[in-house]
Amino acid sequence: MSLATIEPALPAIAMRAIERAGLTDIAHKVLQGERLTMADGQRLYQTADLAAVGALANFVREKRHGDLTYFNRNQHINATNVCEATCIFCSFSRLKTGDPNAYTMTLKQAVHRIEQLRDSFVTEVHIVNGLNPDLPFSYYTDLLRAIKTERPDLHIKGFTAVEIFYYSGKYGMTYEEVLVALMDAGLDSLPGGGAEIFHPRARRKLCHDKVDADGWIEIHRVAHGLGMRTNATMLFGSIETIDERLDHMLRLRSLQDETGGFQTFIPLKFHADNNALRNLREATGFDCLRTLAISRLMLDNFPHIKAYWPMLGVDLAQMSLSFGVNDLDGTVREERIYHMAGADTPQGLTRPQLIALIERSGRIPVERDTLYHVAAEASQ
Ligand code: V47
Repeated sequence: MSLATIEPALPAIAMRAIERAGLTDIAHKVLQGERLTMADGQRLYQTADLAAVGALANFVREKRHGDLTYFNRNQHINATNVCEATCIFCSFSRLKTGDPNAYTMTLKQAVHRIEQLRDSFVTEVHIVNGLNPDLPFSYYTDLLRAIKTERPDLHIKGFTAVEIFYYSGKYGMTYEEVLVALMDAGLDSLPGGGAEIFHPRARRKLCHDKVDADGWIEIHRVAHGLGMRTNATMLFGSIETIDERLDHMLRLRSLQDETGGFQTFIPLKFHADNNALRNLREATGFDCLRTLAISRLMLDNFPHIKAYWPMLGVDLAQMSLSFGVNDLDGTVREERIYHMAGADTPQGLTRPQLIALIERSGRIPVERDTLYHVAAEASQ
């Protein structure tokens, strides 16, 4: 059966590309809202026809969101880069307090970052820290309370599942106890970091001494059970295989079926400077776009797919808006993790710059808060 007989919404030129790429059966599933399998994902990765995969992802994106493209205004705080874990892809961490370039902010220094935001309409602070053996648990709860005292209106998205797992072991608390204590102190949602690649083969090589896949998933399950929304990431383009990327997506899809608590999936392109994998070639633009598009197709139960522009590059992030992506993250003030790994993107984009990027790709910018409520009419 030709696609034209069932679905008028794809342009004829896209239908021809899909047929030529041998993806007609997958396209039927996508157009009818049927779930894709691991084997479908493998075939989407095997084809060289990026336009065909992109057209399918764009169909799903437009069906869910039309042209709406979200962004927010946010500030990053990495309160300490001292970290016991030895992830081989990381350029940000330092093993011990006192090592060259190791730092731990005082409460006053961290809160100063927030005080500086007074006039800048930021709606979210994104906190990610190293696994610092020298700090008491009260450091984190005091930090959250101090931020909320200064700016009760700010949404605090902070602490990856890796940190929650570490605190649970170090301070002798269950995942739930850690999360409830952080929520009582002001934590609003969890970011998606620390997921890396779930498959044990790759995970052993990349980050053998932090939470494993089951632990990461369980912590997000508990967070969802407590009513928190969370995100999920995937670090791609290092030593993982295509099947391991797909396995990662399927594990997330399965938890989302169970809880519905994920908001956004964020594929993070690996950057190779200043870390043990510096000899690897970084993912190509082709690989980035197909990975974003395939995530949109495989993760049929995730509302949003985010292109995190600091790691993807501004140009590619803009192009990805036609490959399934409907969110560009934010103004991202003071990002450190990628910039220490060699990302050459700017240290932040202004609101007008983000709006222009979105409008020039033919989409409609929508400023959101962390939970995807529309924060403001977005025009320049
Ligand atoms: O988990 C570390 C990644 C993540 C490198 O939830 C690297 O909205 C590339 O999770 N090259 C932390 N990536 C950042 C993160 C995040 C970012 C933006 C939005 C959200 C969200 C979450 O950064 C880590 C790791 O996967 N990372 N080193 C590197 N060399």
